[in-house]
Amino acid sequence: MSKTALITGITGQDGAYLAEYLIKKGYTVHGLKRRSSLFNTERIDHLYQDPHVENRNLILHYGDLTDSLNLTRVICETQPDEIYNLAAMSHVKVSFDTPEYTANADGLGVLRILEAVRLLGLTKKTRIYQASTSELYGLVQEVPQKETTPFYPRSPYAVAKLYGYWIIVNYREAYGMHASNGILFNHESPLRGETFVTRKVTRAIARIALGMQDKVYMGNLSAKRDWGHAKDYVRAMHLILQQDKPDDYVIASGVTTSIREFILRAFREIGAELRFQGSGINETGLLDAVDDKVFSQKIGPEYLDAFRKKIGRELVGIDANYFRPTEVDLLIGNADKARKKLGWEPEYTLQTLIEDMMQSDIKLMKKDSYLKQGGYHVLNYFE
Ligand code: NAP
Ligand code: G4F
Repeated sequence: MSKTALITGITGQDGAYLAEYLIKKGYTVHGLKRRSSLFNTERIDHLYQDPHVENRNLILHYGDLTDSLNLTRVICETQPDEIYNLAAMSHVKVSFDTPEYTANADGLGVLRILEAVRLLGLTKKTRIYQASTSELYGLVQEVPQKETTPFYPRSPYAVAKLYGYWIIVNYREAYGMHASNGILFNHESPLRGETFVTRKVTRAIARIALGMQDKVYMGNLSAKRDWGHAKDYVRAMHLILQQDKPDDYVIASGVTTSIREFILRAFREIGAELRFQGSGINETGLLDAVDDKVFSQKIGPEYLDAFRKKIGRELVGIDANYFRPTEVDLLIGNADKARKKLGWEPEYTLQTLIEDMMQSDIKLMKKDSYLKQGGYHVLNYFE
């Protein structure tokens, strides 16, 4: 018998990879998507099936985590074996601008799902995965962070997710529900939203190399993150719900890297050597040298002369608007429990993640439409 899963946040990075993964495993996947004035299904268009096709394995429903009636109806109609609650206002910096909405969606949204499952009498049937986050550790109390490390959230986003974490634990203990938290450290991919730091960097480097952009402005380069590949992390979500007993797991690579180092390595991927100088908001990244062979291979010989002219110029600058009122300076996770109990192992390293993202953004930016229009998506100045 094939299983039925409901994924909230199916149009996001993780939702797209998870939907693909579960469909390959034979699941029927239902996804909750928000109504939008523009198409917002780009990440899952390759999985989309026309509603007139019989026995579809991907079915989308309009919905929102702030709408209890809608969530209850969708869960009632789909009777899922597994719910993956991935929907969230997921941008930490934006949560300082929209704290009430973030609390409603990311905090109370979790409660709405738990209550719907309970009220519909599905507590024994439906297993629930909650997308918890390493942001819970915030001002870290222990290095590296593991399941028992005390939380110290540092943003409205993290505080909302803290409520989500504990309400999952509470419903598990109070009603015996199969509800689990995946405490996932940062995970990235070519599908990562363009305003998160890794994607912002790989996208900007591709554009700078192709002569579409002169410079990229960044925030705090000294923060350190534990980055993995989203493909590896959605496998862990599925494994968590296949366990006999619900539990909470840290999913992380165990390696931490500064934003500055990530930028240097991503530039190196196209044969460009950057040099940082200065400090604070006066820090800049200058192009120091170019490996002609690597650049020609990765970008194309026709772009080499123009790129070489940038040697000595500033390609990275700092804009104080990208700093956060309270920062999470260091994240590094210990995923021993997941390794032992779930048998989870990541396949990607930071290096192969960077290669994947750079390759994808170079290809994307080389598309005619991007070159002609100079890229259709203008980054929000404040994100
Ligand atoms: P993402 O790309 O930003 O996707 C978020 C998804 O949630 C999108 O589908 C979005 O819809 C949807 N959404 C937002 N607000 C909603 C609402 N009120 N009602 C219904 N849907 C809503 O995020 P992601 O990187 O895939 O992350 C997935 C989840 O894991 C999130 O909960 C995030 O907080 C958490 N998390 C992520 C990481 C990471 O490093 N990626 C690490 C730890 C935890 P639209 O497409 O319409 O915007
Ligand atoms: O890529 P980020 O925006 O991710 P952040 O804040 O770590 O949050 C992500 O990971 C969390 C898991 O730990 C998730 F829960 C959350 O949903 C999201 O997916 O920023 C990473 C770091 C920060 O320290 C930030 O200050 O990069 C720094 N940074 C420096 N310059 C920048 C920039 N971040 C962004 N977005 N843009 C910049 O220009």
